[in-house]
Amino acid sequence: MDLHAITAHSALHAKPSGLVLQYGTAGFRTKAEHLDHVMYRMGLLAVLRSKQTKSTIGVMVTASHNPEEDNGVKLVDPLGEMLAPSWEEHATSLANAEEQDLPGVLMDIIVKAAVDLQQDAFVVIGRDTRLSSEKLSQSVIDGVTVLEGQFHDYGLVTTPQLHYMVYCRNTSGQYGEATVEGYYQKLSKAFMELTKQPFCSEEEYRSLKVDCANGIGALKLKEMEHYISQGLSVQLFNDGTKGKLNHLCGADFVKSHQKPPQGIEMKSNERCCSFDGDADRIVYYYLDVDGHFHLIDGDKIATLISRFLKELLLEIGESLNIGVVQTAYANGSSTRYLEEVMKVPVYCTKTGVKHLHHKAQEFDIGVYFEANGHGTVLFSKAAETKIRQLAKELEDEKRKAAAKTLENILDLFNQTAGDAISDMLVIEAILTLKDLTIQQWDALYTDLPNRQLKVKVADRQVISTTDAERQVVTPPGLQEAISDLVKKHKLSRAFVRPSGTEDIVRVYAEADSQENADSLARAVSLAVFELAGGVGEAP
Ligand code: 16G
Ligand code: MG
Repeated sequence: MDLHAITAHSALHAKPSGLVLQYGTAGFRTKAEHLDHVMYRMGLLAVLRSKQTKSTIGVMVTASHNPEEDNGVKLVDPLGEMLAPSWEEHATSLANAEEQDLPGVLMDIIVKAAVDLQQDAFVVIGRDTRLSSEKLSQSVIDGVTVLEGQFHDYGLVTTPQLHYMVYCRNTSGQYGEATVEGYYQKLSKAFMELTKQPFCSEEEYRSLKVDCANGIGALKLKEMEHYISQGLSVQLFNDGTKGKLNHLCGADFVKSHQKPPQGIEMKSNERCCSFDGDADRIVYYYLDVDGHFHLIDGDKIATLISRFLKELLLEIGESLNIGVVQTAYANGSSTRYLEEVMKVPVYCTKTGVKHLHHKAQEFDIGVYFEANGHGTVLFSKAAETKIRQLAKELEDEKRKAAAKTLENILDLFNQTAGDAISDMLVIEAILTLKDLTIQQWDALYTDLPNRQLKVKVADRQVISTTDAERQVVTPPGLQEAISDLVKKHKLSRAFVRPSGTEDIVRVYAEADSQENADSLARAVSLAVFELAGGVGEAP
């Protein structure tokens, strides 16, 4: 390791002194102009992680649904998963080391993590469409090469595509071929198998409007279009040719404002969906005949998928267990429907994909979705083997067909992380196979009215939580106050948590009517403001 070269190159990516950043829920994220040093250093760190795991590691340059001016970076672990928590700490200390301390911090990580410097390293890099992303990914490459790591730059890819590449490379191509072409082929093959039955061909089912948030999803969906065009025709909006990334459009905008994105033409009863800026989230929606907007969020997506999987399992008649993982943001109606009507076990974890992903790995088939549209389905290795075997060997025709459908669903889900393209194709296939309209899907259950608010406080870390963020531990008195307020309404629930991505406290409330949900959210916000050091104007 050439410490002199590392320091010399670092000077070209100098850290603004005093700047402190945290490897948060989804990596580092802030204004793009503050990130050059972080990128260089994440290049260094990816090489160390690669040496330590003797595997390919991914580095994705994106700030997802954040505004165009922001950027970010996250590392992808060997099986396409989020970076291990102990390495998040290494990432944070490396990013925050002042110039002169960089070699020391680097050595410290090498010792603590027992990195064998003689080992080869390979890093794959991807980026979203932000103007700043190209230069920032060059800084990552600079970090990789100065530590003599090998790399492949995939250029413009969605976040889930980069996760896919990492997984493919670390399983010697068993999961798929590590190219965008390979990704399209794998997904489209499974999708076309699922939807090839002649009764699936009715025109009205085959068209879908997609709001691409003016992001990378548009480019990739355009590339993929001809692979799937016989089963689905997609019409792209906010494809990046005119509008600004994530501005008044995209999954995050639609979910949080509960209204259509700008730039899409919606007619009543047409099926529409929105991706976020790096295409790892998806939500659906439609206008009814009276012009009312209906949102179908991650909870209802999870419900549609679990229902379908459960039916297939019943048909196949094999005991594979299925579990659904949600967060505290899941609408109470969805949890009730899953548990009471569908009789599937539901678990709640802390916010952030890595927590849900981890829990979902405990099941043969683990369905996880955040209400905001981020999720996928994981199949255990044992379940995968069994499903493939059943699809091949079952003699009963109905059971065999169900096993084959399940096998295709397994291949269609990106098993590494939530993926808007993969989720979209699964949903489209299920709607087609079950002959369901978007209204019928929406009618599975009715969402409880809910409200989310933000409160500014001096230090959001004074709020700590337990029970998957559903109960406040500190500051004293706050949980009691929330519990008292919740008791005043029917079907009500409320919780607060410090955001992992913004300097604010988030408040969530639901109740039997919109008015009550609003008033509960306001009252809880006021309690946070008073008991947790609110700043500025009281809510
Ligand atoms: C990040 C997370 C997302 C979570 C959100 C919560 C990943 C890849 N993304 O975007 O899952 O819902 O943060 O943000 O983990 P918050 O902490 O500001 O509420
Ligand atoms: Mg995203």
